[in-house]
Amino acid sequence: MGALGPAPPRPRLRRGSGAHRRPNPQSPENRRERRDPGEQRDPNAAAMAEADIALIGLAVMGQNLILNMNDHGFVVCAFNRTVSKVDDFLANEAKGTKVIGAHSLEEMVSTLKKPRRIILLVKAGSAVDDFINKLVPLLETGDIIIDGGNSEYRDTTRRCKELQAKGILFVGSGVSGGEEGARYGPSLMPGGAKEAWPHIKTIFQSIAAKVGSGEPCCDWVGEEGAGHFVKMVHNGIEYGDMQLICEAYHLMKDVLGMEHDEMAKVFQEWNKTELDSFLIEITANILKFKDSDGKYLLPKIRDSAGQKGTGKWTAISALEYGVPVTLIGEAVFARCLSSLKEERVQASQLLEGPKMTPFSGNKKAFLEDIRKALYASKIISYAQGFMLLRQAAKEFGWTLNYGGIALMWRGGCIIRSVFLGKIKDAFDRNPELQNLLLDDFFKKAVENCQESWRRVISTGVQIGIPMPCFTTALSFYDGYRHEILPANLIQAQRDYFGAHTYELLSKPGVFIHTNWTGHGGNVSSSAYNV
Ligand code: NBP
Repeated sequence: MGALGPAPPRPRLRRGSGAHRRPNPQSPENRRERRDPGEQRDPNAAAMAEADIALIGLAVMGQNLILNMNDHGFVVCAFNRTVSKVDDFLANEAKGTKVIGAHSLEEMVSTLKKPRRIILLVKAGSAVDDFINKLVPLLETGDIIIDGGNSEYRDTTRRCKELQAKGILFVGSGVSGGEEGARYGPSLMPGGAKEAWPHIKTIFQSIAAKVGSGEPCCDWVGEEGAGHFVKMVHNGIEYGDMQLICEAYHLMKDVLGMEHDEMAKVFQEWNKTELDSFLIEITANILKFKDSDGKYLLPKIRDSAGQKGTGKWTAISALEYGVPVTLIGEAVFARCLSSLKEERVQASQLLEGPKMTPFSGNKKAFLEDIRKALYASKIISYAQGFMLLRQAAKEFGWTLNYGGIALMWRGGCIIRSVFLGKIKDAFDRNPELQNLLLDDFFKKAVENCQESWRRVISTGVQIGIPMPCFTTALSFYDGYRHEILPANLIQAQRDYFGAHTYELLSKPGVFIHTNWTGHGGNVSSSAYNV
């Protein structure tokens, strides 16, 4: 990376609309500045300054990421399709900072040090291709374009290849943590042209969230679309985590008949255990939140969940690559079922369930059972997520750093949790770990939760509470630990009706056909094997 430019005064957090204004616990006050903090910059000379990096896309993510980079001493040049937003940004959120603006792509490119580094934070899809096409003629060999939007990983792979042929280094980076993360420390998951990494590493790791003794939640993920693939799986896991918490809430509310304040306290307590995580923390806050009329807000919210599609992408990839990522799939379907609100209202008046008898067991013990069911199911979900990553690496020939990925998710993003540190430890112990469930720590953790998990599921099923993720997690666990599954019968059925052949346990790899009825032929099918 070229030498950084002259030092501006230490930036102060801006007062303006849109970008976050929370005092930053991580930066810049508590961090080493990259520049000489004493050196002053003439604000009028800003436009002439060489920028370390440019960012295109001044919506919520782009603005906050620019201010984050600014806090860490980098000179950022801002650009946006609607150019008036550049001036608005400079006059408001970025006022008094060393951010510079450009009114054309040519002007933006001319402000950049070489190799030029340009981040796109625009709507995923054609907007990214449009900007790439406009930028390429303005760039030189070795310049770097980074797409920080929620792009589909196959688009990223395509762009990597197209730009490689033109000498441009393309990076597709997952960015997680939303508005607040972008402003104060996101989780960053860059992948693509690895030659770009030494040129962007300092900026990326400076602005990323930090955990432990300052370890950045950002590292190189892998080749081509690996960064966006990892971000996609992150989002799928987020769907799973959220649904698991909802199932625990449902059991507390409808089996144990708990009030909102009481449930909030339980989640607060759980946040001091292995479940310590952002989503558990906000759940406690949501449960105790009261509306302006003094009543709890949560029960007033329509129970129809929205989705933007990244959970669905994860489930589709799981099906495409044949990996049983059942929990994320169920979490997506649970949202789909919830959105059939009118239909469910009608069905609720027609379809009978079991008689709801008041819970007569030990409430405290059952709450601990629910906690353990949630923890065990969560372990299964992450094990499945890492299975999908492993399979994708195999499909695409990527070399993924699994421990590094766990660390990237450890802070800054929505699924951040203490638990991810344990996953990092497991991959540190054995980088070739086949499955998280085979790691000693997680094996013991699931075994320790097992009785509770089964008790919760059988109680919930008896009472008629839907628990798609708790149950699918347990089915996966039971399936994965079975040496023999009834798939022998599936093979026999397939051969019976379609002559699809089967293997004998004693002769794996040798496919044979049986004439089951005596009147079928002896010709086997090779047409399909699904
Ligand atoms: P949006 O996803 O709302 O995108 C707004 C930006 O895209 C504006 O700069 C807009 O320019 C530009 N844009 C659009 Br819309 N259509 C365009 C086109 N056809 N050509 C060129 N530019 C176009 O902003 P965001 O919520 O800040 O998200 C930015 C990216 O980061 C997205 O890919 C998003 O999925 C991803 N992301 C978002 C979050 C989040 O929490 N919001 C989290 C993680 C990742 P204009 O001003 O001229 O309309």
